[in-house]
Amino acid sequence: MSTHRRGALIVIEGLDRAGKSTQHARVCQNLRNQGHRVKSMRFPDRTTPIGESIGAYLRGESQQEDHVIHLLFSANRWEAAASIRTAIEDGTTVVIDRYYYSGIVYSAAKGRDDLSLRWAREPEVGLPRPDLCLFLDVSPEVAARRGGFGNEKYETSVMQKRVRELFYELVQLRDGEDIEIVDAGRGIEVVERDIMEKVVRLMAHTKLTRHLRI
Ligand code: DGP
Ligand code: NA
Ligand code: NA
Repeated sequence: MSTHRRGALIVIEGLDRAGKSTQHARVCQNLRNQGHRVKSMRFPDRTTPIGESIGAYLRGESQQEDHVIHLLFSANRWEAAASIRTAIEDGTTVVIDRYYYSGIVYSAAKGRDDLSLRWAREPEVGLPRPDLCLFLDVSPEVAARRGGFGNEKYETSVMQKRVRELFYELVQLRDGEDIEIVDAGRGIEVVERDIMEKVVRLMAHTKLTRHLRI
């Protein structure tokens, strides 16, 4: 039996204002401090041509049909898929700020009959599958107390409420995906400790001697 350990694929998901980017940065730093090689990523990756058009859409500078923008977000992940796989096989742990879970729920939250959760999932099937997905959950009240939302497309309380409901639906639907809900309404350090416990457990797990799932 091979004892080669691959890197892990870890995703931090959550609502806007859940403290996702802060916790993402801390997981990366903590893992590096523990001696792991880490590749930090985020989606949308606004630096590619596809990502630039996503950025323009989110800032309200361009219009896109709902299915079209859905497929662009997905394509933005697919254009990075090979580099994720390569890093992991090389023993580097990849930690991503948002991934296809956001992709599925933010589109389905638009409430169109022709854009269901199941439809939204299809273009994402086959992307490298996370070993651990942490969903940072906050109530609309906590999110509002944290200073309200920014000016981008989806940052309204109606949209966030729908997104939250759909994240919960996705947890029920998951096909063996390891989504763990984290109460992100607590203090930063408490949330960080909770997250790191789960991450450390994963890093010691024997599944990291097996190939990444698809
Ligand atoms: P962020 O840079 O993490 O604040 O994300 C930008 C916004 O885009 C945020 O409101 C969540 C949304 N978003 C992220 N990924 C996707 C996706 O794949 N599809 C859709 N429709 N929205 C997404
Ligand atoms: Na945001
Ligand atoms: Na993002």
